[in-house]
Amino acid sequence: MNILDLGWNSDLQNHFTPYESQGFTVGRVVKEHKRIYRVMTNQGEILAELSGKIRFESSRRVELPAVGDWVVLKASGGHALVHAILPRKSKFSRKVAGTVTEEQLIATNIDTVFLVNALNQDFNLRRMERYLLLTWESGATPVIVLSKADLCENIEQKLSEIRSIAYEVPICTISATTNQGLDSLASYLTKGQTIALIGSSGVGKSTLVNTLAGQEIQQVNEIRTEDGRGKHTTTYRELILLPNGAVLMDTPG
Ligand SMILES: Nc1nc2c(ncn2[C@@H]2O[C@H](COP(=O)(O)OP(=O)(O)O)[C@@H](O)[C@H]2O)c(=O)[nH]1
Ligand SMILES: [Mg+2]
Repeated sequence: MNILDLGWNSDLQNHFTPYESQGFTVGRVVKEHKRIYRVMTNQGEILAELSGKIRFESSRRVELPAVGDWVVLKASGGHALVHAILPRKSKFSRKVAGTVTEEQLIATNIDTVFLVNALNQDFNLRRMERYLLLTWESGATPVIVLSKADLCENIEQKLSEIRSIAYEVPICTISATTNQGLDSLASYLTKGQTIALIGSSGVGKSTLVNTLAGQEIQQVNEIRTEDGRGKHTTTYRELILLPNGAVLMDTPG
């Protein structure tokens, strides 16, 4: 494993160089358990906890590491502490309902957000607009991905509804069952690019991750029949390296 494959670049190297001379290593957070982070480094995957410094100095969630972050680590004997977070290129967060100040940090350092909506369900155009705004605010580039095209008979009508709110945002129509339209995603899935899949539960995010990865990495859950909605099955946001060097990020919810 080489972290260059996870999107490392000269900008990040410049920020890291002062730490490097002091014996720190660097890695990218691929999974977050409560305050313990699974970090990919050049020495393989390690578990890291927060250093006392970061715990005392960070009062808000956004100041703590999230999936996608590049973190500066001090590793000793299979144990590592996170000392700092390198500057983020983008930061995708949701406002937590009912609070004004607290934001829920979903993921960082995303290049492209696939906003996934299923063509067999009623669109909520307002919600889609909200997600487009969140993506623009995050610093990442949105792409609207309409999934389950195999289950839709009036694709053109749905497309015209969405075009009315999408402006120049690209729209890709796909089916993970028939592989229709998957090649339209290829231009975003290139080496070193990080692509996050965001969308309601059950729209087919994990299925798409598995299809693109060519193997069953994420658990896919059958839809509850009563309401056509999926259950939350992706318990951990996770970075997945595709064979061609793109980095996919599946998210729950
Ligand atoms: N017909 C059809 N079903 C799909 C497609 N993609 C996903 N599904 C089904 O939708 C359900 C939810 O998929 P999942 O990937 O778990 O959705 P997630 O919650 O967004 O990760 C599963 O039963 C999948 O088999 C598709 O392109 N076509
Ligand atoms: Mg899922």
